[in-house]
Formats: sequence, structure tokens, C-alpha cells
Amino acid sequence: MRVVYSPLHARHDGGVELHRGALLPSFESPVRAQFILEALQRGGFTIVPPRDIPETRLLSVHDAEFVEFLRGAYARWTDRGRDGSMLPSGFPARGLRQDHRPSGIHGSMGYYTFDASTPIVAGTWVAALAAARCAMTAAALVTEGDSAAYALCRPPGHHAGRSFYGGYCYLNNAALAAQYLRDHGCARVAVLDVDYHHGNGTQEIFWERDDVLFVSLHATPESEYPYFLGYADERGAGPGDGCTLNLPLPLGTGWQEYRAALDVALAAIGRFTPDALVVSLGVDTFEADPISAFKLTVPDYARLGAGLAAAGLPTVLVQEGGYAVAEIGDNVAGVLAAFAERQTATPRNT
Ligand code: Q9C
Ligand code: ZN
Repeated sequence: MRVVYSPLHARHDGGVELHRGALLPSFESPVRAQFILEALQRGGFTIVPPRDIPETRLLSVHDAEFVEFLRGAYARWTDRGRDGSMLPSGFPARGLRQDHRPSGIHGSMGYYTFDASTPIVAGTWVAALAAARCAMTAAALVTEGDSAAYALCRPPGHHAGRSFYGGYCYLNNAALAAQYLRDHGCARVAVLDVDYHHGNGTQEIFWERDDVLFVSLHATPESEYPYFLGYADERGAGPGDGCTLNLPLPLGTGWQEYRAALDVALAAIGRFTPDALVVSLGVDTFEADPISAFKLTVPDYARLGAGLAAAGLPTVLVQEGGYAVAEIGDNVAGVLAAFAERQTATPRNT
């Protein structure tokens, strides 16, 4: 399995976030990708750069004015004499207008994001674009015959929707990979999101689609981010009715309970009969994660990788969360090594 990686991720650095009432350095930091890369190099994986995929591909899942906002946001901030990290100061809650995008930078930020955890800094756009290209390049490798590929994306993507960012995510890397597969020979694609947090952005993007199944295992949004989506009664709408499956799990979930939910997810994916699988691979389910409350251990990630391989599908794995940086490399490498060892899928085009 090849690994797609860009050093441009490191340009997204120096941001702060509002965490439980305190302004802290972002948990989503460059050392995460550095430690994953080092573990994969030690594991003997081949590392390749992303292709120079045109920015217009972003519009396959994102709104043009939203992309324009992300591209130009930091310049508008520095034009006003500011530096450092951009965070919003207000949101359009119930009773406020959602049909009007304010022209000013603070109102625009509140319009396009849904939290105060997702800073925009000078290098955010360059890094987010590189991550999107990593994901689409991994998808391209799979459409060209690799049985699996892994995109070492940073910043992550699954909280970003068609026209909003949040949860450390700006562009939805997994959705871009899924749409790339759709546009290059895969009639049906399943997305399995195993990050600790619900993939609200991916769900929103494919909500009314019957060609992309979205299945998510995550901590209950009753107490966990993103709070306002990810409940079991969300099933999709219109043609997509039945093509979203949420499996929220309680705090303290360990491997036994996780495995049972994974089996439910894999059975649903099997019934959908997809041509390919995209995995939103967060390892913030780890017991030592500083912002999460599941109890997966280092050896559980090899079990997860074997379980994902059992789907028997050409697979694009996309990095999402994971904030226990000391173990993040071992946990990701554990998934990928076990996956590569067990995968029995016939490569496409062979
Ligand atoms: N500040 C991903 O794992 N913050 N995003 C939660 C603490 C947002 C996590 C409250 C957590 C987002 C990709
Ligand atoms: Zn997460």
C-alpha cells in the first residue's frame, strides 16, 4: 500500500483554539503528521507525493464561494492589520439570518464555520489544498489498479461540508476521494468513518445521494463534538434515504463493543455492494487521546485494520483525527500493516 504525503501540511501551524473555555494551542498540530510519516517509513511503506490535481476538482464536493473564502481569508485578516490565528466571534443561530453572508471578515467567518476550534493561519489554505490533493491522488492510485492507498492528510477533513468548515477541517478530503472514485469508474462508493467524532461534513455532502453510502462509528453527540449531528435516526433523505447509517457509541467504549458495531457497519457496506471503500481513519478512539473517551489500545488498531480489509474492497484510507501524538504513528501503522497483510480484494483493472 502506497502512502501519499506532502510536507506542505506543516504550513498549517501556530493556530489556537477555544477548548472548554480556554484558548489553547491547537491539538491538531504538525507533529501529528511527522510522527505518522516516521512510523510508516520505519514500517517500510513507499511514500509518494500528491499529484498537481487542478483546484477546480474541489468544486466536485464544495461550493465555489466557500472555496474562495478559504483561499482568501487570511489575506483579508492581515489587510486589517491583524496577524496570528483567525477565530470567529459569532454564529447564525436560530433567530438570526442564514440567508445573508456578511461582507466583513468576522461575519464571513461566523457564516462559514460552526465552532471556535478551527483557526485559519497564514499557511492553512496551502496545507488544506495539499491534503485534498493527497486524498484525490490516493483515490487515483486505486482507480488505476492499486488495491489500497493511504492519504496522510493534514489538516483532516470529515467535519467540513459543502460550504462550511470546523472541527480542525477545511476541505473534506474523504468526500473528495469518494467523488474522485465516482468520477473514475466506480458506480457505487461506501465511506466508513471510524474517527471518534461523527463525520458531519461527509454526511451532509452525500445526504441526498444514493450512489455513496455513509457509515459512521463515533462517540455519542449527546456529549461529544460535533454535538448537533450524528444521531442514529439520521438515515439520509430523498434518493439518499437509507444511505446514511450512524452508529453512536457510549463514552468508555472498548474494543469488544467497538468490534460489534464495526461488524454492523461492515454488514451494511456489504449489502450496499460498493465498487470501492473510503475509510475516514481517525485514531482518536485511542485510550490516551487527550480530547476523547474511548478505550482502544495499540493492538486494537491491528484488529481494526484486519476488520477493514475483510470488506474485500479496493480501499482509500484517509487520515482524520488522533491527538495522542506519542502513539499516533504506531496506531496508524498498526492499522495499515494489518490491512495490507489481510487485504484479499482483487485490484481493479486486473
Ligand atoms: N476544543 C477531528 O478529530 N474540538 N476533529 C472539540 C475541544 C473539536 C476533532 C472541543 C474537535 C474536532 C478531525
Ligand atoms: Zn475526531
